[in-house]
Amino acid sequence: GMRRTVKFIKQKMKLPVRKCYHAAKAGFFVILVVTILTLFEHWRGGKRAARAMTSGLDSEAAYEKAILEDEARIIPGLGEGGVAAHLTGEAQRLGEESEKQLAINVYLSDRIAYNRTLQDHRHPACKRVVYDAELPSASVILIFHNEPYSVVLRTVWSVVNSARRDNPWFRRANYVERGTGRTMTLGYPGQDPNSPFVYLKEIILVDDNSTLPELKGKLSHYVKTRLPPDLIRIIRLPDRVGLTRARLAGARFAAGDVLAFLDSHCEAQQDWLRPLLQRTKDSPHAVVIPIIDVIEASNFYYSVQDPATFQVGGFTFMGHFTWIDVPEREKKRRGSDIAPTWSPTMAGGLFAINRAYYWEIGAYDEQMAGWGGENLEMSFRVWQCGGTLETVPCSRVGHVFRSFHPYGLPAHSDTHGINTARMADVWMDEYAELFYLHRPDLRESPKVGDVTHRRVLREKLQCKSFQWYLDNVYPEKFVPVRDVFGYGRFVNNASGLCLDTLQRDAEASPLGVYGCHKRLEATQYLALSLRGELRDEEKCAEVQYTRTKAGDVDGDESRRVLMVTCHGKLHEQNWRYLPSGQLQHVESGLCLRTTGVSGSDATVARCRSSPLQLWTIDYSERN
Ligand code: UD2
Ligand code: MN
Repeated sequence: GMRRTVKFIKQKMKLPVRKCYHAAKAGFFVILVVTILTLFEHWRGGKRAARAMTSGLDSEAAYEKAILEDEARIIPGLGEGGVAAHLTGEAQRLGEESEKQLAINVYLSDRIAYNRTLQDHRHPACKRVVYDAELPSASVILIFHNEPYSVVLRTVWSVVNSARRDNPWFRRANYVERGTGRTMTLGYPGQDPNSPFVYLKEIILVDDNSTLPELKGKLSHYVKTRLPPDLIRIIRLPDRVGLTRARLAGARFAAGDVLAFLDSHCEAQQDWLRPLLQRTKDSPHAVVIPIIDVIEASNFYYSVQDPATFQVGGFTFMGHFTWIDVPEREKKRRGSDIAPTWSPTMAGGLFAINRAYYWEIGAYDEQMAGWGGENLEMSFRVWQCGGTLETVPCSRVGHVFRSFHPYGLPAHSDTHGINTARMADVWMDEYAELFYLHRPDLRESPKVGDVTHRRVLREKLQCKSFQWYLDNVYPEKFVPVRDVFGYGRFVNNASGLCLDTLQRDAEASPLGVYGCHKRLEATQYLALSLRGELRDEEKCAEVQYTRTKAGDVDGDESRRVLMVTCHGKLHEQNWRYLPSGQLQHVESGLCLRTTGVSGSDATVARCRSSPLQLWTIDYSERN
């Protein structure tokens, strides 16, 4: 063998035979050493694997121990029924500390039973609703990044418990089949008849690459040992992808007929799922939302005022979700307090949708990172492309609203702004301008990225215009370029200064004047509405004054003008633009004026012919 090898090498390398011989010898030696080393590594590897196995057992035992310790901390009865929970002394202080850091009183949460019950806050009429015996099945998808462990588990438990077959409200709903007289049990087609769950196919936990250790092995161990088998899956994402893509990952994995999304700090009320499933069955293009109740971050109080009143979703052109009262026209259309109620937008975190329809209607814009924007994107898309967004009042889920994001977002990312710009570019047509007025820096910015594929989707689905949406879905929305007599900057004739909200965001902060911006900018973008309000998008100028006994406006003193949320009833929010160029407050008869000092508050005073009381509006029927 050796000789043949030498010959071969010699031929190939054209070297003298002796050198070749040495080369070959060296070669064999190297191979020998490598072989020995490999065998040694293999042996060591085996040892390591064996060690890993025992330490795996060790860590399971450690998780078990830790969980037992957690369970020992729980104070029986604390927060039961959804009442406010309180601790005292040092515990109270630690709780407040944790809330400062995490926006939720996590210290307290750790001491409230993970499966606490909630008082039934549903409208009484909900208990008399008869649902179909066979409903679509649901995949409940919970996404999280570094959410508090006990809060996540409480969310999971509430979903599990609300879908148990042995719940009294399900038992009542079993029915006797007409004709055969057989007693039928509830369930979805193809479900194992012995399954303890009705309609709940699975719960999918999507871990958006959390870094908190307790959300890893310990959470998995808890799920494996404490929660029903084969019901809960955990998807671990290898990278932090943000909430939009985390939900997409969960949706790709889901097998239920309906996808139901929740944030990971929720508590579902009893029987929350059936009303949603029934509605998606009756109307497959309905995207349905439970009433979102407030769970207080400081004491876990599940607060409900009046089960018959709830709000639906609105928006601002800045791209923020807002809550609005159910419009009168909608109260009439829906017929009853518990009937599905059209909502112009949704908050985004809690909703259910037919799974096939979710994909058909374009799922999500997967280029949205971090937090924000996906909720309005989906809202506008659903309405413009032929679906509906509906709040289903018999379904209620509590959500812990936090005052800040406890988790870090990618640095300098401004994902809300960028995502909203993507949304505006695809869905808002010319009204996108009203968003860019607030964010001129994002206009045509490369940060926003390419939206062609979403425009193609809009084309393919033959979706309607944003104008159609405003006119038909949300006619109450104040549109600064539509429902106005004049809009733009209000320039004072004497000083050349402009009316300006001075970036004072608080309720009832005074309106002021400031040097006019060359370009229209949000703080100087005011309107005189057709109904007679002097306003920006949400707030109306209002004058507080008193009358003398004689009915006169009290004194000649100048008064400040405050920006207060528009109530639509005019009264102290009513203004008219006189032919002279004066802006007169109708109730008091006083006129808007400035002292001509930049940054000072605007005031009202007796109307007199002074250029300090004369205003020119950028765009008005008079110009
Ligand atoms: C609201 C929505 C939220 C989402 C957001 C806009 C409700 C009640 N909440 O804000 O669902 O639509 O508006 O984007 O409607 N998360 C991740 N990865 C991240 C960041 C967050 O998985 O990078 C998770 C987070 O753990 C939580 C969920 O996404 O479970 C929503 O986040 P949030 O609770 O901070 O959002 P919220 O309620 O302020
Ligand atoms: Mn949330």
